[in-house]
Order: sequence, then structure tokens, then C-alpha cells
Amino acid sequence: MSRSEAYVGLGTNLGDRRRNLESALAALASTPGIEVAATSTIIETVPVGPSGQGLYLNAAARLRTALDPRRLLEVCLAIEADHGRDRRREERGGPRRLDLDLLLYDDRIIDEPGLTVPHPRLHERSFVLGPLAEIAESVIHPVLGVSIECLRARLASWSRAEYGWSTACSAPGARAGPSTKGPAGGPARWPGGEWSEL
Ligand code: A4P
Ligand code: MG
Repeated sequence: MSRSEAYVGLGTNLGDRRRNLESALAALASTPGIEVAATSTIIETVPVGPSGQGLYLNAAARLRTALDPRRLLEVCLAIEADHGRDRRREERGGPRRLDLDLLLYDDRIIDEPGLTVPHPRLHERSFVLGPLAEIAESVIHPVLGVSIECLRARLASWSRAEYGWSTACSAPGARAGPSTKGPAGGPARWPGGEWSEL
């Protein structure tokens, strides 16, 4: 059976946070057609978004999977619901027991209702790129055409220097993507306010 490689980002800032992550990884691993091939370390991060919420734990996992991207996302959303997440009652960007985002799926670019891959905000978020770079350092972002480690380093230096791309991180293979363009179709912009890992 052919298997694809997918990366999932995990976040939680409500309840027993470590247990939420461990239980979500166990649920992924016990799903037919999913093998958890690698996990990052768990990091504690300052919340991005509405103020007044608690610190997050974030992590990332590499999956080998026979499920297609749509089915894999459905599994992720079902695991969120099993962990007590109720989207109807939560604020956008606000506290949650469990967030599972499909970050990458092979080198696929998908922009359909309810499913965007690569995740449209992965390159803007240090709490995603930090763990992801541990297990996907040399994986190329299929829209931006640069490695995950390059994106992580770029975001870190952007937050220090407030720059855009550096020549060390040029993107000769970059393709136009759904949500990664800056104003007026320019290069992707790198918000600096999120560089806040503990
Ligand atoms: N959806 C489409 N594509 C995807 C994909 N690739 N992965 C759809 C996951 N979901 C995808 O999801 C809303 C809908 O997006 C889903 O039903 C699915 O059909 P969501 O999780 O409610 O929100 P979101 O749009 O995926 O955004 P995101 O980035 O997951 O959540 P928020 O609300 O923007 O941010 N601070 C720290 N330090 N750490 C965190 O983990 N997380 C958030 C959540 C805010 N601040 C944080 C953290
Ligand atoms: Mg999400």
C-alpha cells in the first residue's frame, strides 16, 4: 500500500495540557491507516491571539498515512471533538483543549473549501515552525519553495530585524499559493510579534 508523509501541528492551553497532547498522539497512532513516525519535543509558548488566555503547549508529528488529505483532516477534527473541543462555543484564536492542524501533506498544494494545505498560517507562527523544524528540517514548503528550517530561521530573524526575505532564504522554486502573498501580490510577510517561545 502506498503511504504518504504528512505533518500535523498540535496545540493546547486548557485542561491537562500534556495529557491532551499525549492522548491525541495515541489516538492518531491507533487510527487504521496512520502511523506516527516521529514527534517533536513539546514546547510551552506564549499565546498568540486574544489576551487573557493561558500558555500553550505545542508540538508537531510526522505521520505516514494511507489516508487522503481530506480523510486525514476529518480524523484530526474528530480527535479534537473527542477531547472536548466545541468550535461553536469558542472564540477565534482563543483557548482550546486541542487544536490539530494538517500542516503539510507530501508536496501537495490544496485549496478547497474546508481544506488548505500547506496550512495557510504555518510560515507565520514560531509555535508551529519551532517543533516542525525538529522533524521536518529539510522538507520544502511546496508553495514558498524553501525548507522548513529556513522558514523557522527567517521568522526568528525577521522578529529581530523586521526584514522580509534574505538572500540566504531566497525562493527560486516558489510557486504562487493561496494565502502566502504579501500586500499587492508581493513576497510573503513575516509577522514579528509571535516570536515568544519559552
Ligand atoms: N481547515 C482547512 N484547512 C485546514 C488544515 N490544513 N488544518 C479548516 C486544519 N484545519 C483546516 O479550524 C477551522 C477549520 O479550518 C476547520 O474546521 C477545517 O475545516 P480551527 O482549528 O478552528 O481554526 P484554523 O482556521 O485552523 O486556525 P488555527 O490556526 O488552527 O487556529 P487559530 O484559531 O487561528 O489559532 N498561540 C500559541 N502559542 N499556540 C497555539 O497553538 N493556537 C491558536 C489557534 C491561537 N494562538 C496560539 C495557538
Ligand atoms: Mg486548527
